[in-house]
Amino acid sequence: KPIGVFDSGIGGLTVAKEIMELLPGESIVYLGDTARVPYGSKSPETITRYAFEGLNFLLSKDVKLVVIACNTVSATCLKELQENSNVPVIGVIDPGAKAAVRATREKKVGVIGTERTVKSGAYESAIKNMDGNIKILSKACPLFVPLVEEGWLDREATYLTIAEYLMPLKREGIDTLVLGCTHYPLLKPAISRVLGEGIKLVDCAKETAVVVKNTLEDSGLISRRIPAEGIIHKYYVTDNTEKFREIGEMFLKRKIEH
Ligand code: DGN
Repeated sequence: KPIGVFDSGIGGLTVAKEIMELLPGESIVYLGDTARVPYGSKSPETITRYAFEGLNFLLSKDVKLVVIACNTVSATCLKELQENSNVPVIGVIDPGAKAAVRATREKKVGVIGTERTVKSGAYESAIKNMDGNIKILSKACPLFVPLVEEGWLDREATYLTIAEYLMPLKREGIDTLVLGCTHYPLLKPAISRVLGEGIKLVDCAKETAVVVKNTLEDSGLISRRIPAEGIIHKYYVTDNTEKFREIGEMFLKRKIEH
């Protein structure tokens, strides 16, 4: 059975990419709600309704586990989704929060994401639950998503935008920064260049892939042999397959065939 991956659009492909690299023997069904992206500025009620539609679609494809790759959805309604699914549902917040707690030495962590993710306080509560002494500084960076989707990963405008959003966090003394949005791993080189070497970047996509692997192993659901039909990576979108393919290949760093 495949792993299901849900996102509000293209961004979740960063999570799919990490799963493919860590678990090359697993098939994946991806669903991107490209017709209704962005979720980041919508209300919790709307995001929850859309997320249930996504979850039910993936369950109808007979997946063995669902990854909610979208930070906005994970921050808004992960628990409800978990309670209403007969397969394990994994979000991106807890894996990212755990990695941040491990990484910080000064106990000062920055968290960046969409407006909804930051407003939800989901990373704060997850981090504080693990270590109440950590100080957290959060910042919504809504301009990062369009910059990434435009492919502006190495442009002056991008460096200026990063500096505008993130230099205040650096001045406050953070030593760790959680990239709390699917798109941000693509900005890692640019963010490191602006902030300098001293700040560790937590890539929630990578951390989530590790949790997926552990969960499959612990529950005995990991694929032990290649199925007769081979490994299949299948992509569904709710709108505009052309743009999805074009930008998606940049996120995935491989071809989108199905
Ligand atoms: N996938 C969303 C997230 O990780 O928060 C970003 C895109 C969006 O919905 N704005």
